[in-house]
Amino acid sequence: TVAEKELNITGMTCAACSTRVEKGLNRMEGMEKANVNLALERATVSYDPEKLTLNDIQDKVSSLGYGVSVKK
Ligand code: 9UX
Repeated sequence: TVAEKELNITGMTCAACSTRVEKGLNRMEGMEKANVNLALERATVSYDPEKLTLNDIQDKVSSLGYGVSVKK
């Protein structure tokens, strides 16, 4: 099974920022695909919920220095 979620990301001010977040997320074990949209300040993630939790994903974004919340 694959879970799909949208996250709000704050603090990205240039294209290198969004690339950094996107690459960081795509390197995670269990991440199927992460796309980050700089202009929308949003990430779309598809991942295996048996390998990765939403909390893990948010911690990753935080560790890269950006703000993150789950889009309601
Ligand atoms: Mo350039 Mo984005 O330093 O932080 S990567 S603004």
